[in-house]
Amino acid sequence: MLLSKIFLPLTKDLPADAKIKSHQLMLRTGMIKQSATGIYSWLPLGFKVMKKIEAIVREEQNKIGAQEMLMPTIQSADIWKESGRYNDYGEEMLRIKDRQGREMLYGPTNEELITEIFRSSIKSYKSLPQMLYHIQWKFRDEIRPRFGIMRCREFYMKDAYSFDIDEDQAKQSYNKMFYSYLKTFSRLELQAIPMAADTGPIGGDLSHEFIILAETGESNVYADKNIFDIKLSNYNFDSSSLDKMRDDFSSFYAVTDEKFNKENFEKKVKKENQISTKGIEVGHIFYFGDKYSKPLNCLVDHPEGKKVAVKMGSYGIGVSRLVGAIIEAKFANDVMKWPKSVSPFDVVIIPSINKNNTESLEKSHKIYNELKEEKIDVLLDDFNENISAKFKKHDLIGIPYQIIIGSKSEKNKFEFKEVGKEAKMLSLKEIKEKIKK
Ligand code: 5CA
Repeated sequence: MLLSKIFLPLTKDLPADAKIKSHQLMLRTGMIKQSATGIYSWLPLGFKVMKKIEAIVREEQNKIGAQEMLMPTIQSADIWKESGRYNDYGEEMLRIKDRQGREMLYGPTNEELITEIFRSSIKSYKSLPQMLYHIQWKFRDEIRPRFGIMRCREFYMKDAYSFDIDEDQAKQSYNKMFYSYLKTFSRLELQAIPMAADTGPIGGDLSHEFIILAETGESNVYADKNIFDIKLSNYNFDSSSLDKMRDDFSSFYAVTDEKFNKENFEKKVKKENQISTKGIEVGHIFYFGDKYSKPLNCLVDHPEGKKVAVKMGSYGIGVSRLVGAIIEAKFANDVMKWPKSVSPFDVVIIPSINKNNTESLEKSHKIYNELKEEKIDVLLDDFNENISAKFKKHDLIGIPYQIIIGSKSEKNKFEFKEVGKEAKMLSLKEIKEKIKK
């Protein structure tokens, strides 16, 4: 695309509440626009990044056999009354009445709705296990929405739900999801550490938050730094390998605030290995057995003849929060560099343009067309603007590769720069190879 044609409202004016890097950068580069407190519109640049994250999340869910579906944002209060959570959820739930006076709500999560769907169709252990997920907007009327899309009221979440006949099988589903989460975050170039966590309003007794370390994170975390050295490539989808993975992670201390115990931390972790810092929760998984299936009467035939409540878990990823989390992790010294996997464009061409010299722009258009033919998603900065102002702007937009067309360009060689590295003179063929690698 041509930069002059994109809807990209760059701005220098920041509201006083934009205190963290990701919030500031997203506003400055026109990725989002606030429409009400804690509610944002996603403008083309931000939307494109979020959709790429969503695609990776989807691919990794599909790989472990989770099946995609779509539940509505608006739910009936009835099923929440059946589970007993209608009152417990408190003021965080946005309650609505329809024109017939029926009580409805904007879903903050979907345990009840999925259980209701499941109980009406699955009756036998023979159809288990099952894993279902959707990627849908959620609403939570947070007391203190802040940090832009990091803690907002309306946000985009992937939520998955597993159904198994017994606890052993359910733990295997939990382990699969655990592994899938680590793979998902590593494709986003994030090192997310699973930390034993509190279950809060979702419930159950087993839960992990996936946390990336960041000064601006809202969660306090305590860990043994050796947990960062566990290599995901050592494991595969076999259930014995997944058990080993869980054991290996559990062998190191890694907990969130609510699970923290100073005495245990100091006893189990050598002083030099102790990490006590802040982090961003990008995912959260729960095993809660029959907490919902029992009150909602979601029963299946057991091989031994009796009817049992299915054993369930739920698994969330903050898809919209991840956009901000990646910025927090990758924006350094006023320069953003998106991971290739989610960058809004593969490469940007930055010509040095002035009134007397249209040659650079013509050359740029030629390269632009050639790259497009190769299905490379390329942005051309065709503004007639000072080159250093252009560089500053692209420091924020964060496309990882730049082709700079100016005095240094030769006939067949162009200045090619990977953000954060030295520029090189390369042929167009070499440039294409680098981008596609
Ligand atoms: N039902 C479970 C799992 S599907 C659930 O709702 N878990 S959760 O409450 O932990 O949310 C899942 C993920 O959504 C979190 O890990 C976080 O990344 C994201 N999230 C939660 N609240 C917000 C919020 N207010 N703003 C942005 N993202 C949020």
